[in-house]
Amino acid sequence: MAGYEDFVDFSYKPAKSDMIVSFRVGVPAWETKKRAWGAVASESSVGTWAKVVGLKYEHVKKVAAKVFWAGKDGWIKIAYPVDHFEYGNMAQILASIAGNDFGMKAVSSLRLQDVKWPAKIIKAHPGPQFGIKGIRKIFGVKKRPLMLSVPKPKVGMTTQEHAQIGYDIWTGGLDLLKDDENLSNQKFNPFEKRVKLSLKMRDKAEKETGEKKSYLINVTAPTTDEMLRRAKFVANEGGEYAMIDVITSGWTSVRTLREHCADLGLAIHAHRAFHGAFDRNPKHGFSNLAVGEVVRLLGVDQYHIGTHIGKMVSPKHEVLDVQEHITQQKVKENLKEHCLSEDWLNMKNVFPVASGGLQPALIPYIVGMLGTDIMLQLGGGVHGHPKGSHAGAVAMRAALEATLAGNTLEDAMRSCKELKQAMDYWGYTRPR
Ligand code: CAP
Ligand code: MG
Repeated sequence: MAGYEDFVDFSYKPAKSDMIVSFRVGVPAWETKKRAWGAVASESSVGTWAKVVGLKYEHVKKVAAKVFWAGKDGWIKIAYPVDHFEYGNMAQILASIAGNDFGMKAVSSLRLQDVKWPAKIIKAHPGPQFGIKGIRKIFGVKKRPLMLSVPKPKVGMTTQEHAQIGYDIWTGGLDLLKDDENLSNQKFNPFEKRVKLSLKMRDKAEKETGEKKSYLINVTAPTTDEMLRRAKFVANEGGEYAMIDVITSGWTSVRTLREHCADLGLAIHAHRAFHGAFDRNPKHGFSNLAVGEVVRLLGVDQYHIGTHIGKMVSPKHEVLDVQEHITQQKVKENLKEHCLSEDWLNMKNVFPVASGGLQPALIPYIVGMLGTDIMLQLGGGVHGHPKGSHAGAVAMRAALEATLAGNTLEDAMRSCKELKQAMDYWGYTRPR
């Protein structure tokens, strides 16, 4: 079919400037491996099902992809000449490497695992404005994990109830309040009213605790213009963050928000709602590792990497892979996980966020797995505390402080009744 095999060339040595992508290809019984592999390279670069005369043009061949390596279990590597792409256009880049190839009958499944981004593409993207160091500077917190909480129920509460919960968790010891991914500008909790009242409560909590507090405000909106207007409103009201649902909003919106946040001085928190539609099947879809790299390039400062033990599907090695690729500058190839090497050319890094199904007793495990250069989010694990949100926040902070001091939670709960109440209530239970 269509000379798909012409896109396979194991003698090809990728140029330093090429983009490399690792894929796992399922081959239908009626197809040959070579044709299936070639179909991925063809359809994600210059080809189609029919042989067309233009495929012979030298200038077309120059921007055509090539399968140059194949391993076991369907894993292949494809090289894309960097001039195939509009360097700074993530929507176009993904329309190539993560476009039609996923839907072709020539493959029975297709998983894009990792991308090695060429220097020209990295340099054409803004990257994070703050990075981990810059975020820590906002709070004056050098080492420990930052703690955040999302009010629950996630949607439906009034602005007053939302802002009160903010006050409760800030005075309970947490650093950040976070809007939930599906809270935007609903009638019962309008955006501008929520921003004003919550930031007023934040100022009050800062005065009472003497600690810097902040709020991840969701600016996800019906249009990019409205999203930017909301971000500007947050900045004018003295907020430090714009939160965006990066996948439901779209890559171009994220980049546009990043361009504006540079002038507004706002950090960006990236929520990944919708990712489960394409990243949970190890044999098909687009990995969270690749999403993490895309949002680092687009310029977010914080990103959800999963927790392995929480309520969302996230294999431990995948969580660790994303953490490594969004926080480090140089990354070695990991042949076992089919993760590619990378040199981020000093692009700022991204604060990994561990969230989803966590409660105070799980904090020692998360810190043990991910270290302390993380953000910890507990929603239900704070607001589900038998004594309410403030007690839940106190218990969360006590569990973290005990972990950092090398003490057990059993010791810590002797001097923190709220932690004891949480442990009595939940013990070490975790979602399945
Ligand atoms: C967590 C959360 C976050 C998830 C997203 C929720 O609440 O607010 O959106 O963490 O998953 O709505 O489920 P809980 P991930 O703390 O109550 O679970 O971080 O894996 O992207
Ligand atoms: Mg949420």
